[in-house]
Amino acid sequence: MEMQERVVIVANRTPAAKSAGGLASGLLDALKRQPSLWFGWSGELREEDSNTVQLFSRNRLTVAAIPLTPDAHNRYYNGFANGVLWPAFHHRLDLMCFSEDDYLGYLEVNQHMAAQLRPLLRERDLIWVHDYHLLPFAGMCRQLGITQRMGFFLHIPFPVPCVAQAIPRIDELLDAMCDYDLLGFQTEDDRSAFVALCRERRPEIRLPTTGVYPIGVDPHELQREAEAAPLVELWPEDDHHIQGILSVDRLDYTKGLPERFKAYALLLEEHPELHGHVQLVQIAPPSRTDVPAYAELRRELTALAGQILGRHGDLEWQPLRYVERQHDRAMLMPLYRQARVGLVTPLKDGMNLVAKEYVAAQDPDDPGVLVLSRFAGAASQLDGALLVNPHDPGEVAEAMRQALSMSREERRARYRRMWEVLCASDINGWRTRYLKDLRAVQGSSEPLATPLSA
Ligand code: ADQ
Repeated sequence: MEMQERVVIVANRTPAAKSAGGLASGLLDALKRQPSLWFGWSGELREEDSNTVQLFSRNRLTVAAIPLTPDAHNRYYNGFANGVLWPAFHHRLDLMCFSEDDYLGYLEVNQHMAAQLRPLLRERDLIWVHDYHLLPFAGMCRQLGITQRMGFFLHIPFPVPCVAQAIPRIDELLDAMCDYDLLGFQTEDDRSAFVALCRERRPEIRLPTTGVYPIGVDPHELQREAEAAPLVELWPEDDHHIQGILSVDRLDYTKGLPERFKAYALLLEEHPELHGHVQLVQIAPPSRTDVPAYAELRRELTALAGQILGRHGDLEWQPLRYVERQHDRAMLMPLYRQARVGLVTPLKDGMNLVAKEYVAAQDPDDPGVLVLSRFAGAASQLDGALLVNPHDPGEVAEAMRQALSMSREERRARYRRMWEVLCASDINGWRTRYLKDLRAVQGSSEPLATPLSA
């Protein structure tokens, strides 16, 4: 019998399921090195037989994947997780669409997942649950007699109390979150918003230990990937010396894409001298296409792209390339390295790993400039970026202009500061620090003293 500690990851999706974004890209490599189990939805929708667990192993990682019925998935994932929690946690109450039935579906799937996980568990397991799909998971596990230590990490922001109070059933959700032994957040703002809300609405409840764990990347590995010969040269040297601006996102209303296109249009309007010498490449594969707000966003963005091309483009120069096709990370890294500007302007974002990947990809000798939204968690760490308010097109356009004309010396100095942060808070440190704290929790409700940046 295996007596070694095993880390059990529980997340909405198992790593077998491929999609842009998400958790898998950050955790997977590390988990292959220690005994671990990853449990979650397989990505399969099946009318029947939803009690089957598919198991497969990759090195020391075992993946346990379950299917869901279309109805359960629709209520849990599209309905409550992405129709209520995702918009509200990103301060978009206007897009929140609550139904009692969806909420019950959300609870049912959490309960179903807890029941499916139970027979797979071992005594010495350390359970690490991820993200807003699984807020009530710990409570469901405890009801089933699962006693192993259980921590939770929220990848997205936690809303400020005046916004959070508008979420239907927020008190039940807070109570459920307090069933975890450790709650991890991306930034101190998120952690303190959660604690303030609990104090206000549930003063009698005992808070679990909370901590701040800004998720990182593997900067050396990304740098290696970025040095590979690019499959595409986006801006060849002889092509009129075009300076490239690159944005890479999941197509999501939190990422600020229409606002970004408007800022770029303003830059072109105010700086005709840039015509023929600059190009924005936006890569944005659609996501969550079953949720209505995403289809609307896609229409808006396509219309804005057409306006920019029609108004400013000519037979020789296209000011914008807008690509919906998905590319994997190894293909993207050399593209980041070619861009003079990395434009990352979410309206609200838990961390935003694209910002960190862009920095990691740069040539240290001739790096590009990161233009970053103040409202991305990454802004609390990457002080070498040009920080902007993504709602202010003038400010974003001015930051782009500044980035395009910044001296090499200043670009290098800013890059060095950010590279040091990436190395000091990388993905391995994130994982080991969280798990160390989870092992150590004694039931104290004090926040852990965790550094916010380097
Ligand atoms: P996401 O909202 O998906 O993740 P982000 O952090 O930007 O956002 O991206 C996660 C990963 O997906 C990155 O490795 C990135 O390269 C990849 N990705 C994004 N867009 C892509 C594209 N167009 N093509 C290919 N790959 C793409 C959530 C939270 C974030 C938080 C992460 C991790 O919303 O705030 O940073 O989890 O905690």
